[in-house]
Amino acid sequence: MKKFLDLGMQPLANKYLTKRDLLGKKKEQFYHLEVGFDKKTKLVSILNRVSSKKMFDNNYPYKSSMSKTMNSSFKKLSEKIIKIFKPRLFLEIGSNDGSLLRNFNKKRAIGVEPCKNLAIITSKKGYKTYSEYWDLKLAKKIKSKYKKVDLIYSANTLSHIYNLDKVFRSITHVLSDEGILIIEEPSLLECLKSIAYDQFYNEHIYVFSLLAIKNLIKKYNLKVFNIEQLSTHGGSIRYFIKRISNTKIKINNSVKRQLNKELTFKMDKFNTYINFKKKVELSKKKLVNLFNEIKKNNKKIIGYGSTAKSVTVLNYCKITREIVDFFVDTTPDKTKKYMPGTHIFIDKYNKNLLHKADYVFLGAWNFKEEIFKKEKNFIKKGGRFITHVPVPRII
Ligand code: DWN
Repeated sequence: MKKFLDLGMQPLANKYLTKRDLLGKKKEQFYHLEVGFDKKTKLVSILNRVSSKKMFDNNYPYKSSMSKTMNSSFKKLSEKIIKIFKPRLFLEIGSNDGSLLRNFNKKRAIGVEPCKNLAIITSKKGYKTYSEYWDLKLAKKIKSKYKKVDLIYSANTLSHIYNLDKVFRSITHVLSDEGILIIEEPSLLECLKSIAYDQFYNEHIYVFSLLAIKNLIKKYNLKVFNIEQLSTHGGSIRYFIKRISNTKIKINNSVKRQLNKELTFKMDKFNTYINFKKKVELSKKKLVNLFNEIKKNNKKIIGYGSTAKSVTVLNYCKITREIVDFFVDTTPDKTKKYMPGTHIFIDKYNKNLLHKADYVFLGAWNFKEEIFKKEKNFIKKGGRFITHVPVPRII
């Protein structure tokens, strides 16, 4: 891995602090967030790893069901999977709080979710959920109980697992010969295009391109046969994968198209990443200037959506409590707590809180449409949003 980006010292993204934590003696943990590119595999990865156990414990706060956008994306996907692939058994790796699984028949869908607090929610909905890390031991356990799985799906999870060899070996152990693997992840191309450097934080060990996925899976005799572009999470790609031995499925043109796009953008060249780094540094300068200008005029700024992504932005740009008064968020396990590193307070979302501010920094910029729809009154009354993607500006 050759380093191209340094995002400074960062706290663990999803470790929101209580008042007690702030007053206590235990020091908040920071790590150096650096990002690198591997010329051979084309993989982009953070360079300093935090152990999975530290990141994904039994109090993991993020719930994918917190946004209408994700719920509707999962609903549409489940309908498509049932119609096209008709799986006898569907397995989701990283099932979070069951926001996708709940669209499937309880007898035909199982989940894997290491964070117990989330696995419990899904189990209570009636879906068998293994609260374990995805590995060969678990794949063997599942195989001995269900024989074979014909559809494995994983969204925003593989990028969180360091040992991808373990991941794919375990998948191929349990996937039927004609089985399908679907992976959904933020697109590196979109990340580079929109200078979304906040896709990098301790949990996002990788941000994938098709170039890298292709290289990764060929060792396991797997092949991408279709690509779908999604608008979720700032631009994601859904990779449809089959075994090479399954010749019944033809390769869709979308694969070649995506590959061409990535090569045209020179994503196989280190220099592209150096250019990205320069743009990130400029983005930081512009955002800091924008915040300073607003504060000079004694205006009030709050944050909307205390995302893992915004932890990277706030800490990299050194945006303090003097600049952003507080955040609002709908996630119960985040509210009445403090943002990692900057210790900005997170209040429980309520429409009226927005009216206390002149400007609202979009931490959850990836849900801009959903949020703008919800906050049309605030906008009508002259309230303004600030975003850093693709360039820092007021909207
Ligand atoms: O990969 C990951 C992605 C999928 O989710 C994880 N490592 C962690 C997490 O990252 P994130 O925190 O950057 O994700 P989101 O989905 O951008 O977070 C949105 C946040 O905004 C949530 O805390 C919920 C909140 N929200 C809100 O308060 N009101 C969201 C919407 C749409 C709203 O209307």
